[in-house]
Amino acid sequence: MQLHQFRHSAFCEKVRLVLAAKGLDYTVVEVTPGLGQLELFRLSGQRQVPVLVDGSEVIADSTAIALHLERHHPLPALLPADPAERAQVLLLEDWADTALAGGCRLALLQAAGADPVLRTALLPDATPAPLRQLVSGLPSGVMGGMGEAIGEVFGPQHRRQLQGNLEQLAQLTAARPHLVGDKLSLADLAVVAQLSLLRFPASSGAPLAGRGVSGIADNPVLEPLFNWRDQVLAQLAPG
Ligand SMILES: N[C@@H](CCC(=O)N[C@@H](CS)C(=O)NCC(=O)O)C(=O)O
Repeated sequence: MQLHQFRHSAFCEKVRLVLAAKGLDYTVVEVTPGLGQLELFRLSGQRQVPVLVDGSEVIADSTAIALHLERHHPLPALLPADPAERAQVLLLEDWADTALAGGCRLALLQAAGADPVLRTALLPDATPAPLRQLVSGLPSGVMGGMGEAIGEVFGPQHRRQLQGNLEQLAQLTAARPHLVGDKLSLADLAVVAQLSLLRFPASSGAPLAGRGVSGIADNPVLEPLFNWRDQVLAQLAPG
């Protein structure tokens, strides 16, 4: 199998976690934003990552990929057999992919506007050195403008909503190791993947690992949530 991805996309992380949970081998194709997405369009009929190529099948969208893998590699199951639990998992996954994903993405963009290390590290590996330097050295006035533009879309009330949701997740995960039922499910993986944008896990490598959105990544109230996230990731690490 081949996974076409952006390394730091949370939706691609979600698919990598599903592949890891099922112990499946695959190779990664790092897509270059812009030009690489034209090739992706030729391959899949749309321009977003992740895309999984499994033999003659080409599947776009992290949820469609997860369901494809669940069908072809049912063990360990990431969707519970019990219909009510299954419905809970699918609802939580959808919430993580939409409301939580939107909040995390905007919070990260805002943080990257103020942090040159963060915004340079998030550039694709294939970014030419001169462009990398340009992005890192952008004067604070320009980046401040970007921060303000994002601030209009992601205002204080959105930030409060994200913070509140994260505190609720912290409560849920303090009470039990899995969000639904007593086994790891797609709901856990979808949430864990989005949390990577708020505080980058060790697998993101230096200088991103441990960095993230200030006020969230370093908030003591949310420490148990990031610890839970790290435990889920440790469980899936090879070896
Ligand atoms: N619903 C999709 C969302 C995928 C998505 O938003 N991908 C982003 C990267 S995180 C992307 O490819 N953006 C590039 C673009 O839209 O041109 C999924 O679950 O896979």
